[in-house]
Amino acid sequence: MRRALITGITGQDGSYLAEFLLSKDYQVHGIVRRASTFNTGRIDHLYKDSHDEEARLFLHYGDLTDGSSLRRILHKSEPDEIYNLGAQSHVKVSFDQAEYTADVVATGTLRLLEAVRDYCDTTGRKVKLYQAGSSEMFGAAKPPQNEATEFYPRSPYAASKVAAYWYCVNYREAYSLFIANGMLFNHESPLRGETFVTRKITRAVGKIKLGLQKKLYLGNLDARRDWGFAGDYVEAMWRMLQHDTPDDFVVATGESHSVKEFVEAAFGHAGLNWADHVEIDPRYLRPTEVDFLLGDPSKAAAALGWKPTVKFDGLVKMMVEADIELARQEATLINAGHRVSARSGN
Ligand code: NAP
Ligand code: G4F
Repeated sequence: MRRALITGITGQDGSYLAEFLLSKDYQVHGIVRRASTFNTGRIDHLYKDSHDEEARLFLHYGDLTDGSSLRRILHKSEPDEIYNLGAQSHVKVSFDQAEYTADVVATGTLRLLEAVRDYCDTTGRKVKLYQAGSSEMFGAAKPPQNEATEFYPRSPYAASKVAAYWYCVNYREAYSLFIANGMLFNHESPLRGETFVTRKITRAVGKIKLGLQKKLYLGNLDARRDWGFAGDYVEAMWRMLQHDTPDDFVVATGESHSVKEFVEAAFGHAGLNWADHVEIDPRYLRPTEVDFLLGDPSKAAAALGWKPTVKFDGLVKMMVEADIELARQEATLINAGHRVSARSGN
């Protein structure tokens, strides 16, 4: 049975990837951060008690800021494949917590690479590693962006991802490790964190539709993103590690839309007029913005046989419908006298 280790298993992508790998009969190990509240909500449905003979998902406490935990977990889990998805992944937050973001995203990747290098040396095992790079690395570079486009990062997060990318290229060349950098454009789902713009919009649409919220405050509506579905993108990660040689790939839909177009489509799908509800709050603007991301995924299509199955309209519909259903459940609880926290964020 092949074994995979996922950092960031509790995040959006970690959850879809764990589900995907379990469906391919992997034994899956995940690194979970200690928190004062439960942070495993996205993977609870996959978890079986480790005493259960059928258990194939195992969780380990660890952190990308703690190298010794990474080393210990490598020896315990003995992975064939590692997916490094752990990150402080919010671009706006990275301006407020720049050093921490660099510590997790850039130096955290370096810690993992060092641990993997030593693990391979001491055990003689071969391990493949996927690094979660980002279209944010292209930043201000002219669209469309592909593998040959020069990086122009516009945030501490993006600069940290560029550093992690180059650490990975260097370790691939210096130590002949199988390391693939994915350069993934924005990908979303009903499991997307609620402070990223798509989910913030669809959560608001659901709550407004059910009478639980009136206004939605947003920042820059003109930014353009190439939005795909997270479920499709985790398959691309896996395909990169099944390729015969380690390489770097752009993963995108090849379509770009503005935040305003997402707003219009999401409110429209719920039969609402966005202009009645959306207001601009400068608090959500960024010191430097990434204006226009549009990916060219032709290399991934040719070399990996990967294609997105969900495009913009299907994604908006999927997220709006899920969030209307979630708001309906919340409304039921509220009407029954329970308190439900209704938060909106960055
Ligand atoms: P996400 O939902 O924010 O999940 C991030 C994961 O990283 C969570 O499991 C989080 O744990 C974990 N994490 C945070 N700090 C950590 C630390 N110090 N040590 C170990 N784990 C830590 O992000 P995502 O959307 O799934 O994205 C997955 C990866 O792809 C990230 O590296 C992101 O930067 C990158 N990426 C995402 C996109 C996108 O559009 N989604 C595009 C390109 C690249 P908690 O649950 O405890 O917070
Ligand atoms: O949803 P966002 O926060 O995603 P962003 O900054 O593109 O980053 C995401 O995608 C990257 C891949 O390109 C990942 F690497 C990264 O980890 C993350 O998953 O913002 C999208 C756009 C931005 O231009 C932002 O300025 O939406 C704009 N926006 C407008 N109003 C807003 C808001 N973004 C957020 N989060 N909240 C707003 O109220």
